[in-house]
Amino acid sequence: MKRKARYLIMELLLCLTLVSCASAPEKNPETAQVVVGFSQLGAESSWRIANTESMETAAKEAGFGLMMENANQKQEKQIDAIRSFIAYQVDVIVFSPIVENGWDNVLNEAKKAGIPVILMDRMISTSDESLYASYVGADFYAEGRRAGEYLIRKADALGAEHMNIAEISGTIDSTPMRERQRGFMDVIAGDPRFTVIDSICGDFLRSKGEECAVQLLQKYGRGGIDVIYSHNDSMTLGALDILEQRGIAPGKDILLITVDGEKEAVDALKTGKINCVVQCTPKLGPAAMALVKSLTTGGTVSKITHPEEGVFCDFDDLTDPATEGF
Ligand code: GYE
Repeated sequence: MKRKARYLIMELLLCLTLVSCASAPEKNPETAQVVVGFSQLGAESSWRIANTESMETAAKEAGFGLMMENANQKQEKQIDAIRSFIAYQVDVIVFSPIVENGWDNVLNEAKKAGIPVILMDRMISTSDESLYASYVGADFYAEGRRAGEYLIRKADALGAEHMNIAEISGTIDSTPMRERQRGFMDVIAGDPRFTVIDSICGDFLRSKGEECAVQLLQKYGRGGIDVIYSHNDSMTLGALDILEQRGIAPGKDILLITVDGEKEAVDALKTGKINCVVQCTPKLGPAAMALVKSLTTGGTVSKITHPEEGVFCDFDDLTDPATEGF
């Protein structure tokens, strides 16, 4: 009886193995369509949604198959997605790492499987640069510097003697959070007119931008904050709503400096409710797919590609048709 049960279990296991093998999608070397595994980190902002669209459109235009997984802000889900791409033997893995640390193991697995990896949008922190073939994304440090340079110009124009700055940061340990902060602080450091009174995390989410503004106003009062520097438009727009609800004029009573350049933020700049929008383009799809093409046709790729970016601010002629959000 016991023996029979053991046979049954073995048979069952064998069946399961066969079924799972049979259901794994097979790649056909004859049709040879390049398949890209793309792990997107979430859908937290308009920037992210525009970025996903850009990747989908560019893959279609290039004639590549795109397997996309959205990780809903969870690093473990991104790691799972990358593992599934390895199991499927995609040609190239593209991913936007939610945070910088914790990728070495899974990227070593990709390396062993001979699958090149492109980092799109955000960077990783690793001592082994061979774990990725290329990075395409913004120079976030330069963006932070642009935000700081704007503030100095504005303080000069206003003849301000002193300004209290509150920072609303993006996701802790993400590249845009780290570098937008570093660039900004480097520029204003040493200028005695500026005091950074606080830095709180809003995770790049509009809802958290609202919460951060509530907390900041509770802590410092409306007269205690002169400038809010926020790491993305979604959080800025959330904070802006709170200021208006409290009868505080955004852009005047409290200056707003933001990063991204989505339409709603650029429109708020045009109506004087935001003072400065540092641009960060989400349209990285074409550059990412060009890298995929090189990597799959034996070409060489550069290790880092930064798109061209600038600033829109209240010193500019905002009627210029080039002043447009995405
Ligand atoms: O600024 C923000 C998004 O990584 C550049 O992520 C991206 C940032 C962008 O959530 O809106």
